Amino acid sequence: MKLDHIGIAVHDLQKAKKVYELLLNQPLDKVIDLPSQHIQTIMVETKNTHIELLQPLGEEGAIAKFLEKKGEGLHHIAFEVENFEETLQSLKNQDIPLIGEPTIGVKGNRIIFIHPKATNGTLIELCEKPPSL
Ligand code: CMX
Repeated sequence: MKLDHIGIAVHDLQKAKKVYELLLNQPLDKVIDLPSQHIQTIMVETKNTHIELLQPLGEEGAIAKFLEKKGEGLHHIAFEVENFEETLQSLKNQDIPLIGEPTIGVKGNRIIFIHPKATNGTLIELCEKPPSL
């Protein structure tokens, strides 16, 4: 599997993006709304992965709750998996707790989360590999 992105919860995307704009020496203007997850995000592309800055849209949702409870910081690590269905099935067979059913992520592919209680306190997102062109 490939490290797809690292999610960081922030209060203010516009403030949070500045350090990455300096590091990359380019503007980061593309803000994506994902109302289904109650978030707004900026994807920062680096050479081998992405940093997903996550700001809550309103007071509902996982990121708003996380910020309230833990404050800003590392929220999740996302891996792209080759065989999404098979991977989910093998996790289910071993009673690894998945959170809900797959949903559609920022990139339009299917995603699902493994509960952090099963992964040593780190929330892990699994992303379906997009079909190759
Ligand atoms: N990383 C590590 N631990 C976390 C966590 C995170 N991101 N979020 C919550 N926890 C901890 C809680 O602090 C709590 O710990 P304690 O039991 O020690 O207090 C424990 O996990 C369980 O918490 P909970 O109160 O039962 O559950 P929450 O309501 O806090 O929800 C979670 C936690 C992971 C189930 C929820 O955040 C969730 O469903 N996440 C998946 C969806 C998501 O994160 N969406 C946002 C990103 C979307 C995207 O990138 O596309």
